[in-house]
Amino acid sequence: GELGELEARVSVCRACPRLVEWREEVAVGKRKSFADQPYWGRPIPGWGDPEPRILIAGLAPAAHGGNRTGRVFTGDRSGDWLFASLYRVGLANQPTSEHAGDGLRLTGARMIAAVRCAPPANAPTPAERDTCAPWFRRELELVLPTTRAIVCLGKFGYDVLLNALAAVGAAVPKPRPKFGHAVEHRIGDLTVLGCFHPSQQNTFTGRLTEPMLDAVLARAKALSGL
Ligand code: DU
Ligand code: SF4
Repeated sequence: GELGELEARVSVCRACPRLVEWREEVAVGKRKSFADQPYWGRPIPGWGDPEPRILIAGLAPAAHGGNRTGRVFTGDRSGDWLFASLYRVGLANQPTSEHAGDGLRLTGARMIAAVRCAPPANAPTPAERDTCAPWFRRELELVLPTTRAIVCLGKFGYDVLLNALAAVGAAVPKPRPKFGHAVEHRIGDLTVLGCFHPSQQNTFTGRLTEPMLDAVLARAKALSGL
């Protein structure tokens, strides 16, 4: 289908020189503990249900996480936190992820990153964010007909999402509604939810706890009728 075509096209994108260099350098150098594994080392398309009721929008793939496994939010600490929670609330079929062939599936949900290539220090530049925005917007357009709730993990993904929603004609209020943990904004038939990003910066410090993450995901599930 159209999602598959989009996936094939994005998998060879080289529009951001700095990110292309980094994603490939990391894939060749590898991390010692993953030395025996292949690295994807390319842009990461969205994955999960092609007709999702819930969309989960993150920042960008992790160098040794998504950039290795080819699936965003798997194979790194943030992903471990997120999938443990998705499993607890019934949106994933297993609580952990090891590698691309581990059978992990999302139920009624799809994940997508605001920027599709792993950036150094997990920090894309504003120019890289804007260069990747058309890929995000196109995938959003394809899944919007079934989507009822969108969970944004962190302000970066939230800002990209609101831009993309406005670009595809959704009635995004002006001024833009603010990002925060557990905020909910109704936009047409959709509810956009904010959630602190499950990065170690937030989980180690207790800024984001397991119950806080579970509550937002469970709320998205209830809102979307799952
Ligand atoms: O055979 P398949 O490509 O793994 O997908 C079968 C079916 O399940 C299709 O409607 C996509 C959906 N799905 C899903 O709900 N969650 C996933 O993580 C992967 C596929
Ligand atoms: Fe292409 Fe996006 Fe990767 Fe830039 S970040 S190279 S636009 S896929």
